[in-house]
Amino acid sequence: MFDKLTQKISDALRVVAGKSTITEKNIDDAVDAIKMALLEADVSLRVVRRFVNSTVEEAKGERVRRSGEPGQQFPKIVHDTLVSFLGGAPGGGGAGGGGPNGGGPNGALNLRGPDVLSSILMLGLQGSGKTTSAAKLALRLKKGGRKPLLAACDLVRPGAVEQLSILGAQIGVPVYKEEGAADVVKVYRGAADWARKNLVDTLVIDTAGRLQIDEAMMAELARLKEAAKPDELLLVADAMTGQAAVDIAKAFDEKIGLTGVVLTKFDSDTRGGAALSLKTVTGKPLKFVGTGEKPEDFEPFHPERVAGRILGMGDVVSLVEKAQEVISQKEAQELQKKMEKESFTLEDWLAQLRSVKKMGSLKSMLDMIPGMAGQINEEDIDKAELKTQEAILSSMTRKERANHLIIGPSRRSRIARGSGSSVAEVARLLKQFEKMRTMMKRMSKMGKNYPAGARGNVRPN
Ligand SMILES: Nc1nc2c(ncn2[C@@H]2O[C@H](COP(=O)(O)OP(=O)(O)OP(=O)(O)O)[C@@H](O)[C@H]2O)c(=O)[nH]1
Ligand SMILES: [Mg+2]
Repeated sequence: MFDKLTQKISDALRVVAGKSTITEKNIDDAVDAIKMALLEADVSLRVVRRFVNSTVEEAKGERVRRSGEPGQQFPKIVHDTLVSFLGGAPGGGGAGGGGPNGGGPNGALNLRGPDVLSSILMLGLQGSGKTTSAAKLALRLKKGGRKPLLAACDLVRPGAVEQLSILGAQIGVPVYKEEGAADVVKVYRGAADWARKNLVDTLVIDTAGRLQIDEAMMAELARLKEAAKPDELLLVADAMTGQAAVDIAKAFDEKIGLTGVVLTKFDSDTRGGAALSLKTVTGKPLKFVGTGEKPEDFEPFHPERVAGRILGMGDVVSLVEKAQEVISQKEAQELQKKMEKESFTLEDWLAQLRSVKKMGSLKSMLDMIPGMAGQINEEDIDKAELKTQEAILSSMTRKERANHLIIGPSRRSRIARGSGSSVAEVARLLKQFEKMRTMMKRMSKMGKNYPAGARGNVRPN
């Protein structure tokens, strides 16, 4: 989502980086470029001004000039200021003081011990992603060893209760609902009763969204808050709405009171402004981000990592963590060996396709690789194509996948029939596979010429 912003800022930094002497004008020019980039990214003017002031102040200060390597110090200053604006390090440019969550890990929830029922209220405008995020959060809590229950308190939108039920079944978390209910507080009480009887420790409450912030909505939320006394009041905001997300957060905080924000659709191609302004303007920590439609596409918000991503440094840490959930280290090494030995087969390709699917959005993965950020757009990745490929590969026999050379015309038409595709599509896949093998051969040869650590950083020009 930060593609454009990343490009602009790294261009600006490149001018300064590496210079051993740095003039005030150098700094001013770089800061101007960064200022433009931030404004274009829909960061509010107020926040940009604050950002610029603290960066310049620091960069022109004694400490930097004396350090001997001002060119290298400057990117670090920009990085650190970004982190603090994103709600990371305590102190610095952030507004409103840190609060209890100021310097702590984002994504930490203030819940009570497992023997007392905790509750989390999800709120936000229509379509912001409340129901999806409620399920994502419940799944995360479950994985963390808690016993969540989803409470269906959206009684406004037809189908809302059903949607939550389906999600609950999908992630194996119970959903409390009442047929034909009209009062959210009554449903909440029912859910809390059920929770206590069934040893549930955390209640995640889905609520109704409206198109605009309106009185009825706020009144309903206020009653729910009064009854549930939630430990967390999480605003779910759509990153694609940019500055509007910040205004919405302000309004909800004033009327209901928030403990944090979940920014959804972080995988979309939006300008990064909302994330940068949210903490500064509202003082509320950004706790989680939604990075796709699937229940696993949900991550704690890491200010340092996102700052790194904005600066084009690549979010290596989260990439590794994410990949480890799916591919084990051993599998990765085997794959590397296969690439080197040219023994990569169609069977391996199929396995790869499946793990990509498990990992969630391919783009969100690619964005975390240094040098890859912004290189590939969502449109470049054809999901239908991935599906067709998987179907074709699944229709082959194991023997065929182990040795693609035996796939002659009659096998091709059988595979086409079996996968609901055409012979031409099967032929295209085989051709693509051969190309892939050639490329892998070349890449693994190239890789050997670089020191191991530098491999990921080769940036095509
Ligand atoms: N790409 C992407 N899509 C998301 C994300 N979060 C939610 N969505 C999609 O956004 C749409 C709306 O999500 P919901 O969870 O139904 O939103 P809601 O706030 O509950 O909507 P209402 O109940 O109508 O107010 C769905 O199609 C979701 O799949 C995300 O992080 N990334
Ligand atoms: Mg909903």
